[in-house]
Amino acid sequence: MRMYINQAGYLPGEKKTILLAEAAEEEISKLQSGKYPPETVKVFDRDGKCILEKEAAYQGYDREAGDLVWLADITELSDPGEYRAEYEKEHIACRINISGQIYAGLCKVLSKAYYFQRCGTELEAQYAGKFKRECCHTGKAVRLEDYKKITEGAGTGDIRFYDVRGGWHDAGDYGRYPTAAAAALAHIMYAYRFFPDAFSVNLNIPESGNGIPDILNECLYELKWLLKMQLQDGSVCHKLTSMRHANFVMPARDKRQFILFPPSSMATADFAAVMALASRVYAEYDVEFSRMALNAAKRAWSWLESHPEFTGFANPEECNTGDYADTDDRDERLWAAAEMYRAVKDDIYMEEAERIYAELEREGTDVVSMGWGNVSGFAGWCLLEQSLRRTGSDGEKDTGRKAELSEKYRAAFISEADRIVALSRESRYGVALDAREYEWGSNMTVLNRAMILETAYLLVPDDRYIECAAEQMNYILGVNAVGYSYVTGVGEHSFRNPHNRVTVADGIEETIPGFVAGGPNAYPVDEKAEWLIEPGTPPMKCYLDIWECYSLNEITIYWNSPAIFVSSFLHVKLK
Ligand code: 9MR
Ligand code: ZN
Repeated sequence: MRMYINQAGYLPGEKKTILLAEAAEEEISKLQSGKYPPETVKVFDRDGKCILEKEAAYQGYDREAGDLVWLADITELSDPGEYRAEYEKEHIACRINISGQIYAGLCKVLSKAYYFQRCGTELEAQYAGKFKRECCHTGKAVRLEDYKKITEGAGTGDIRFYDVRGGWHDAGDYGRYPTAAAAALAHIMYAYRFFPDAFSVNLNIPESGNGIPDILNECLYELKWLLKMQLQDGSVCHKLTSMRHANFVMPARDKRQFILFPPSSMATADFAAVMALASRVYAEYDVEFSRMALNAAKRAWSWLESHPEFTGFANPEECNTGDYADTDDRDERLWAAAEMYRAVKDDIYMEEAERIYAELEREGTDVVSMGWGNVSGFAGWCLLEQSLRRTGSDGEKDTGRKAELSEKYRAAFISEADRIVALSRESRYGVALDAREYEWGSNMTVLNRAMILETAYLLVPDDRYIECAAEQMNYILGVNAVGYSYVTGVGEHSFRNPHNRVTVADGIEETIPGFVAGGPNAYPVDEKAEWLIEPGTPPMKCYLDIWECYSLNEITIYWNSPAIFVSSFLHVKLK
């Protein structure tokens, strides 16, 4: 038998369960009733006194996990403190933590992780502690066509070099990719807009104390870099990486030539959207930046207008860094149109948003996604912002055409949330994934679904939504078939070996805390996972805490960001 709980802990008043699991090929009805008998779990306080004894009722067989599952409800345990749960029959135990600050603490460590992704700056001991490191990637970049000239030995005489310093490393690699950046920034900036109370903490970063909330200081570090990805004509480069990934060395030792790859309409539209959003978010903190962001957004929008055709991106053959492949730019254009409408308040943007939305709706394309590939849900957040914000409004009323599209979004979020609740009920682990969705970055899908549930809850405060969102977080933090907390440094049994060049190369035993793993992937593409995961392994168990497993165990800026959104919501709403 194995025993699982949310290893970060629980808020005093929330629903709490202990899950017992036993692997089985299938459900074999040993008993006439077709049911397995209940099991017993006990809870002890710090003095070793048994304060609770509960029955864990058999729930059924979970096919995705390959487990028989029992659940014990321990919700009545609500006094803050540390406890120990035990399944005496097999002497297994785990720690239970109850505190009002669980999600505030989680949100903080997830936010600080971005500081550890900073590129182009030294991480000083006073902010980074033992994870201090030298400055990296200060070299200038060249455009792809010039890189080819250089490698062909043509000299550097007439070549233009670009300052591209700054931003966050995307993931376990040192590349920086605008479409990935835009999604991460949107999750975080909207989390701040909707739940500002969750972000009053000091993150101990160089900008702390400058009068701007630290989470916005951190985003500004990325936004200022992102501005550098825009070319003269307004378009935005699809990515900034070397031709091949760096070796597993500290970033300061990576001296490969960085290349500005050609622009794409996805990157340009995401850029327009996120800069228009930033112009609103920073208006009260940094007027000059806010103005710059809006101008940049307008220039990107003009390029999009004069380039209505899809401008895709494909890696040159010799390149092995990420491509963030995308075959449809309408969701990005939709998001850009919505944000431009909010920032500039001109109906032409709304007309464009309505036109694209109608097209997607007609085709039955998902309109509420909030990942790097499909960003259309961000347009929904943008248009529904007044209804979604916790306090007050920014003075603008939902009227006219905007109200119509907002209504459609409202309905779309709610119907998707209902589908997610139903999906999660099919799982004995309560996770809202179907069998095929255990793929690269499956934890992102789980967290993105939690964001949709939370969005629906803000629109219609139905307890099913908030409970289901919390269940998704329980899954991420330990209630899953491998028993890991998928956040480094959080919980008794958190994963420790992310596919992250810094963690592998830094020679420090401890793992940098606050990073979310990609998670189980039943279709791994890295060699190590292919060797080690037996065909037929239940998808929820297709996970290994091994650094070479990049298709299971990498970290990225857009896997942390939905976790920030979800935990800041839970902190503010679930108390
Ligand atoms: O997160 C991305 C995943 O959804 C894709 O399946 C995968 C292959 O295209 O790429 C992932 O993104 C990686 C990116 O290309 C480069 N930086 C690391 C990212 C996380 O693994
Ligand atoms: Zn760097």
